[in-house]
Amino acid sequence: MAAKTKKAIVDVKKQFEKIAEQFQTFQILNEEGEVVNEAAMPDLTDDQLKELMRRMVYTRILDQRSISLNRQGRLGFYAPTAGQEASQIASHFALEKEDFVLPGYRDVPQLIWHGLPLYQAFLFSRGHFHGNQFPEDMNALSPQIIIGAQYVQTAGVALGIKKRGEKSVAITYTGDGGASQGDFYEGINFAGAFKAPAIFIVQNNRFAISTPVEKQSAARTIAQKAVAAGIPGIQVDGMDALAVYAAVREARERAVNGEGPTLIETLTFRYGPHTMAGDDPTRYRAKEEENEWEKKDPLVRFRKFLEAKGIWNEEEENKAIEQAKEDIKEAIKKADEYPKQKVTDLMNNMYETMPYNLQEQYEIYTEKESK
Ligand SMILES: Cc1ncc(C[n+]2csc(CCOP(=O)(O)OP(=O)(O)O)c2C)c(N)n1
Ligand SMILES: [Mg+2]
Repeated sequence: MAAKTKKAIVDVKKQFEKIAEQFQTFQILNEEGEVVNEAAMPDLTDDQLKELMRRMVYTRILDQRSISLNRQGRLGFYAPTAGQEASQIASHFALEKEDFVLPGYRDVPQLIWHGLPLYQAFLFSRGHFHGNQFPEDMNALSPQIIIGAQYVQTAGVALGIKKRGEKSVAITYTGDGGASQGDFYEGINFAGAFKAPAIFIVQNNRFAISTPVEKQSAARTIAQKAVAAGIPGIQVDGMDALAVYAAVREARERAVNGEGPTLIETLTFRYGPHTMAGDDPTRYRAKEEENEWEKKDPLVRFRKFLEAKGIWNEEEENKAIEQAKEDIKEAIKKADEYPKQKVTDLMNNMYETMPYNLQEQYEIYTEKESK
């Protein structure tokens, strides 16, 4: 008897094709700044569009200045942001003041636009505790250094918002590397199960320090990981400010309407090194790849769009640049003048009640610092 050819139970090819079909990259502006998806155009006034551009230009300047201040030894920890402006600034632009932001270490710009005074961002970079003392009316946590931990915290913050019956959301950011962490899955799963008003953003800048995203996961997209948590997921062109804005705005609407969280993957690129601590990108990525991504630049693309609409020009651009430079100069001066951090400041900031085993040290330092 001839052996029967067994039909596979899982049609793997078909399953993967279906997923690929569902997770196409969402785009509104192409690389030339032309609208390719009129139906998805967000409802933004000319003034709002200009404000979004102004913030992206400002943030690019802040990045350039922060890098040079770091090289002069005037800043401490710094993770460059150039290339990621659409992903960071346009996603934040879709929020409201009452929303709660849980950033990663690269997401200081979102904190600044959420109300963190610039001099405090500089103090944070220097490891000064005052950099983490946010204004009372600013709903945010400090930048998370533990990869992925903010995803679990966001599920909790969002559940809190829901239990209080507030009409706001908790938004968090991690990277492509972060999407491999246990905390990532726990966070999206929990928020999904409790329909918590959360927005989970993965800024896929293609590298986790030197590890390329291809080595990070067998999944074709990070967005599709939403399926396992039973929540909506979308992959967005992260160099397209309008697409990022529209995706986050829609996710926010769903969240405040009680429809639960969304996972948003933004495809982006960091032009600079991972941090200023000394990694050399030429050792792990090709120049051609960098050139390819620079052609997709979020500022160039959005500028072209605004210029074609007749609402942006060199004068507007220069105004934004000058404003940024002036603010940075003032803020770094204020950071320099701020009282130096004392050991007892650090201890007081860490503990509400000093643990008994630190009491003696605390007294020694109080004595030393009084001289
Ligand atoms: C739990 C944990 N593991 C490792 C590190 C060290 N680390 C710092 S940044 C980083 C890479 C993260 O890459 P990605 O999530 O893609 O974010 P990106 O820096 O690209 O924005 C790693 C492994 C850490 N901070 N926390
Ligand atoms: Mg990354």
